Amino acid sequence: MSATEEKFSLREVLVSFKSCLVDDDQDVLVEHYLNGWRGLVRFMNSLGTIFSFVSKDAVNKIQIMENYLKGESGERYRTLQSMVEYELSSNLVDLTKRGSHPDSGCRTILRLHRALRWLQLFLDKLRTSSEDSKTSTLCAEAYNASLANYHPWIIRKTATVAFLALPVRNTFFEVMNVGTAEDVVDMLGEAMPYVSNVYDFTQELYSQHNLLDLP
Ligand code: 1Q0
Repeated sequence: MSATEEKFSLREVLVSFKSCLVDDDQDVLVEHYLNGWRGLVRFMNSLGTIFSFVSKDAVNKIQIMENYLKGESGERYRTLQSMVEYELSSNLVDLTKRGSHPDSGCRTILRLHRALRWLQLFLDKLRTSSEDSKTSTLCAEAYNASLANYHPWIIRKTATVAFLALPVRNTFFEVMNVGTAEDVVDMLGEAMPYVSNVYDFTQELYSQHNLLDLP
């Protein structure tokens, strides 16, 4: 690990979600949103290869979005609002079943958005739990209350087994590179609202356009 990588802390990743919101919190910059995700994936990778099936999927979705940003309609993908308007008005979204647009930006962001809910719940549980709480239980509870509702049985099963390999709460806190357990709790309290604001904005945008159940 290089010196710069060692200094990398979860605080910076979470705070990076702050820079997603623009226009008085009325829009989200896709590039910054993806940056937040790239950081989260790095943390997940540092927990070991057991989660590579998860990070592969996240990386794949980040890549799909990057390709849109680099493509000839890249400007239309600059923010979530412009992406939704563009894809819907150009009929680029499979609305009821997967068809000719299986990897639309709208459905790809929706998958990440649902995962952000899991992150919110999980980090909040970590923040408010006691020192001897089991991270695997906290993680499973967060998962069951969010992402699990969208996953088929086989993924739910695999995820539940992988959670058992999660390190104890203190090791988790060390990997975050923030400081003492107390520092972590403070940092999460301070930084999580940025993630929540991004989540809430996206949820509202998708709900207005009836996009919350995209196949
Ligand atoms: C820290 C432990 C990580 C546990 C992650 C929990 C989520 C489990 C999810 C299992 C996903 C399985 C892979 C495939 C799923 C896809 O089928 C599904 C739907 O997509 P599609 O195209 O088939 O319709 N994909 C998803 O639901 C997206 C899943 C993305 C999950 C990304 C999770 C990123 C997590 C970041 C972890 C940050 C850790 C922060 C704390 C670290 C502190 C040291």
